[in-house]
Amino acid sequence: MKVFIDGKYFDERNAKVSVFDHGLLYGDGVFEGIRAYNGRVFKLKEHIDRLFCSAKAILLTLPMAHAELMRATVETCRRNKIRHGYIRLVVTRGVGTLGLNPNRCKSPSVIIIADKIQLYPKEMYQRGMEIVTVPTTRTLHSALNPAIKSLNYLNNILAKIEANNAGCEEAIMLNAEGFVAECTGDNLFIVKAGKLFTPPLSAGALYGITRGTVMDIAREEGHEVSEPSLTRYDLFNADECFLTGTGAEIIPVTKIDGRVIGDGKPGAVTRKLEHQYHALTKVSGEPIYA
Ligand code: PXG
Repeated sequence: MKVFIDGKYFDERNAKVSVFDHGLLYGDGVFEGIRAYNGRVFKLKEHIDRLFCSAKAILLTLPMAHAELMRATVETCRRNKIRHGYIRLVVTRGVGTLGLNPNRCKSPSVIIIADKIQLYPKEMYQRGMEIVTVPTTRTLHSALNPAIKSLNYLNNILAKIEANNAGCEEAIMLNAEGFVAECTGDNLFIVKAGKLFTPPLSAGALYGITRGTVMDIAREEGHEVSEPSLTRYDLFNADECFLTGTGAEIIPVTKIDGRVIGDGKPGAVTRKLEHQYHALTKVSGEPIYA
């Protein structure tokens, strides 16, 4: 595997960063996770847009322009002969000194890894997954805004550990007010009487690219989509529930905190959206091998 670091390509074993990089020392940086399907990078522009937004929010000036970063991402896929894969873009504050001061960091580092994807177990897509609400709440947007895809994912990791301790793969994270925010690496949707509902960004959700794509598809299919505040009660009494994410795509949820959702099987609307989403991944995206 060839890893892109600051304009050069390194073999996997030589792809290293300094122990003085503030990405490592403080989680000071931002990242993106992108999928490639059939030799195309799916929603590349949207992911690079979000990377720039995350960087802006933490006052990190990317050392590469938008178009340059798009080209480097595609080139990294090409060099790794990727047709189907997962791309991790990481931007760190760069090498600095011990001490928080980001001004001591000379220049941000850009890393691009193009690899294989790890999904949830296949039977979860077929039968639906069971998830639980965990004690760790999503960070306040006044503290560390969950819209920033930062290298500081401890909030999500703690929630993931709590879900795993409860025997589940995923966690529902509430915000400090007790409203549903999202899962640890996925956004959450419910379906009720043919209408889709997903928490608003202000509830502590990431502006998910898959979330946006699913909202577009659902509207095209004639479903109303809205973003109200949602409580656990709303989830328990939904007809259907599913999660969205670049890695997970669309995964049905059939049990929440011991409550069976709908008839306990992945719902018809979820299945239709999954079908349409997969169809879209097959025909769109930035070509790797032009
Ligand atoms: N919420 C959070 C907190 C995320 O990190 C999503 C929702 C879904 O967003 P997209 O744009 O992918 O539809 C994410 C992003 C991984 C991994 O390695 C995946 C994500 C984050 C971190 C790691 O699987 N998903």
